[in-house]
Amino acid sequence: MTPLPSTLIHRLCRRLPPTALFAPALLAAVLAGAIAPAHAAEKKTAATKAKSTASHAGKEKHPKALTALKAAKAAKLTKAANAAKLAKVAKPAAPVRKVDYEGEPVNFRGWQAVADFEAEMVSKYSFDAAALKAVMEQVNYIDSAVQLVKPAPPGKPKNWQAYRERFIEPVRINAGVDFWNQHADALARAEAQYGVPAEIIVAIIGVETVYGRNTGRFRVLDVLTTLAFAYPDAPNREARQAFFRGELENTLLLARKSSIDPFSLVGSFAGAVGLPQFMPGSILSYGVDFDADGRIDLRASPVDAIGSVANFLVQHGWRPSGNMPAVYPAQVSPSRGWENMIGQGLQATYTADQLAAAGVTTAASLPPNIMFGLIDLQNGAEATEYWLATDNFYAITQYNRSYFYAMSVIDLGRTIRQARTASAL
Ligand SMILES: [Ca+2]
Repeated sequence: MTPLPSTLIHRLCRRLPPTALFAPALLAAVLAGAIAPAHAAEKKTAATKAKSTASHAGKEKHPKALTALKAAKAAKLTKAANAAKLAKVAKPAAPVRKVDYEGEPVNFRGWQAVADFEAEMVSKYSFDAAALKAVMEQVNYIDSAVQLVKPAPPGKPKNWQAYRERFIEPVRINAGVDFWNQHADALARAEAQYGVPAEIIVAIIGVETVYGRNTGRFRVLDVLTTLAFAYPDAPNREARQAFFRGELENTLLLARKSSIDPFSLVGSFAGAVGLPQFMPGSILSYGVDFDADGRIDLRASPVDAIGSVANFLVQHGWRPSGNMPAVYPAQVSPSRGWENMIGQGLQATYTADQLAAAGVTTAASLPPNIMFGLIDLQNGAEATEYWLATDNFYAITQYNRSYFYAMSVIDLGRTIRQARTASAL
């Protein structure tokens, strides 16, 4: 078992309510690359390649916009030299059908809690008892899922720049440009219909799965049953079990609604599915058949993934009008009168005047009549960055309850847009 890396620890240390930890989207993005689980060999390979490409490109620490631009330019320059390699790694993965981890047979049906669950599915949703029994008999226990949700020990201080470098790197940037070019029509359509910029949609799918490359190889029924009934000891064990039990229920409902074998649903160790790593409940609530082929398929249809991500963000507070930025750079006064404005939930609650009165200023010209939150991005021993965040920033945090996550989406999106514009010149 590889020790959990510091990025996960950073997340665990965030000032968020305990119930926010390991929320579905958080787990999804944890899988998507914030950590490299011991089982995800392909992920490690991608990370190693990304690292080596980045160092190839002479990436150094700079203010982030500059770094991003330089990384994009350097990536472009080295692209020809690394053509074969990049073509190999940038090739979108075929829909994942293979399952790497079969798990262990466990007689879940001998467990009272599982029997109760089955009875509930029968009484609440009229599932056929015998058919459901036949399904649950095939479910396996997945120990690696249990290991991966265990609380991490206290670790290194949070470091935004270190986190950022894992996502804003040449492989992901180039793959993002390719994805954008390949799906430009669908992205433009999503932008027009939902008001979510293409760069944000492209960045989320890039951060989550590198455009379908790392979608996970666990049978969703296995991991959700395991986490619903055998969640490890943790202060929030009861709440997490209830959450995964609900997602197990959603998985069975989704499979029935879509007329698919529930075991055909394959995803992350936490049960997140497809290019955008939606939990089954999110597929049911926010999935969109954006390519109009009659079904929602977030594993095989990038166009469905694009529409679904846009819909998810709008349903979680993204403001479709005005092209409002998600963040503005901020400066804070040494008086620290602003301190209690940080960590006040994942929503924008302060006016520009209130922030100014507390010693928070910005060189940017702020749009009138909107609210902001103050966020801090800690950089280990280096100075903390402060930003004013709008509702659009907080909409991204509903995908994954982490400031680092939301900011890396914003930065990756901007970087990909710049690289794409530069490559078109
Ligand atoms: Ca579809």
